Amino acid sequence: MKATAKAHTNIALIKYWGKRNEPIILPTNSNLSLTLDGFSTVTTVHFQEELSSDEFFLNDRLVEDAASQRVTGFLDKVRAMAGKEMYARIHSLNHVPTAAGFASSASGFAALAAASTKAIGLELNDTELSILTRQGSGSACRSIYGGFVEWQMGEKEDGSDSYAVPIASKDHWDIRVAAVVLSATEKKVSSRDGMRRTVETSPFYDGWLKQTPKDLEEIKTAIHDKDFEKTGSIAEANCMRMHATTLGANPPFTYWQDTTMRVMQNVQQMREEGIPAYFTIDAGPNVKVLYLPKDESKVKQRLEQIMGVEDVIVSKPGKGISYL
Ligand code: 2P0
Repeated sequence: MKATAKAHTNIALIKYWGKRNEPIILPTNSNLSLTLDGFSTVTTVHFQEELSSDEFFLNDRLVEDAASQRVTGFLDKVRAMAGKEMYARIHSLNHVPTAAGFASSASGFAALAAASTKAIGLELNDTELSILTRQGSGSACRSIYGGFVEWQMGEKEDGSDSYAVPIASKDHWDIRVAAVVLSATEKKVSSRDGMRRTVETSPFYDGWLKQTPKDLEEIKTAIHDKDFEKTGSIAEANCMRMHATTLGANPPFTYWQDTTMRVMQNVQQMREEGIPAYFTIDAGPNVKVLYLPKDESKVKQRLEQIMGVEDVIVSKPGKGISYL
C-alpha cells in the first residue's frame, strides 16, 4: 500500500488558458509543453488502516491549508476509483523553487497521481493516468510524459477524451530552457482565478480562442522539423497573446513586473545581436528563455546581469513519470 513516484514540471509553449468545465478541469483550448529536467517532485503515498484522515507533508513539514485540501480532494477520487476507504500519509519533496513563484502543481499532481494509484493497487495506463492527473491540476496531465507533449482538449463533457499525448521524445531535440528567477515576487492573482476572470470578462478572449489552434498546428510542424526560430517565435507570440487577454479583463490585471519586461527586452535584443533566444511567461512574473545548447554560456551570462534577476536555472528536456 506504499509507492513512490517522481515527476518533472513542464513549460507550456502553447498555453492552457481557460476552462470550459471547472470541477473536472476541461480546457477551452488544446495546448503543448516541454517537460523540464531541472524541476521535479518526488512523492511517497502510504495508505494505512490506522489513519483517520490524510496527512500531507511537503518538504518534511505538515501542511494543513488549502494545499492539503486539494491533495485530499484528489485522493478522494483515487479512493473512489479503487473502491477503498483508507487514508494515506503523503510525503512530497519539491525540487522546484516554490518560494520563487514557480508552479509546482504540475510536477506535484503528476507525482501524487502516479504514487497514489500505484499504492492503492490501481493499474492505469498512461492515458488513464493523464485523465486522472488532469483533475488535480490541468497542466499536470502533461507531466506524465517526457519531451514535447500535447494536451488534447477533447470534445466530450465527461473528460474521457481530454488527456496528454507525447508528440516528440526528449531525445528528439536538445533545446534548452533558462528559468529566470526574479527577486521581488508575490503573486497576487492565482492562475485559477486569473483564467476564470479572463474567460468571464475579457473581450480579447475570443481572439485567443481563434488564434491558438493555429499556433498549435504550426508549432507541431516546427518541432517536428527542429526549426528553432519558428518554434521560439510561435511560443513567444502565443505567450504574448495569453498575457494580452488579462489586460482586457475586468478588473484588468497583469502578471508582469518591471524586471519581467527588462528580461523580455534583453531577449529581443539578443536576437538582434544574432543569438536565437525566445521567451515565454506563465501566470507569474518569472520568465523562461528558450535557446540552443551552443549559446548556453552567452545567454546565461546575459540574463544573470539583468537588474532584479536573482537566479538563472537551466533545464534540458526531461523525462516523464518514473517510479522509485
Ligand atoms: C500552462 N498555466 O499551460 C498555463 C499557462 C499558467 C499559464 O497551467 O487550475 O496550475 O490547476 O488547472 O495548471 C497554470 O494553471 O491550473 C497553467 P489548474 P494550473 O502551463
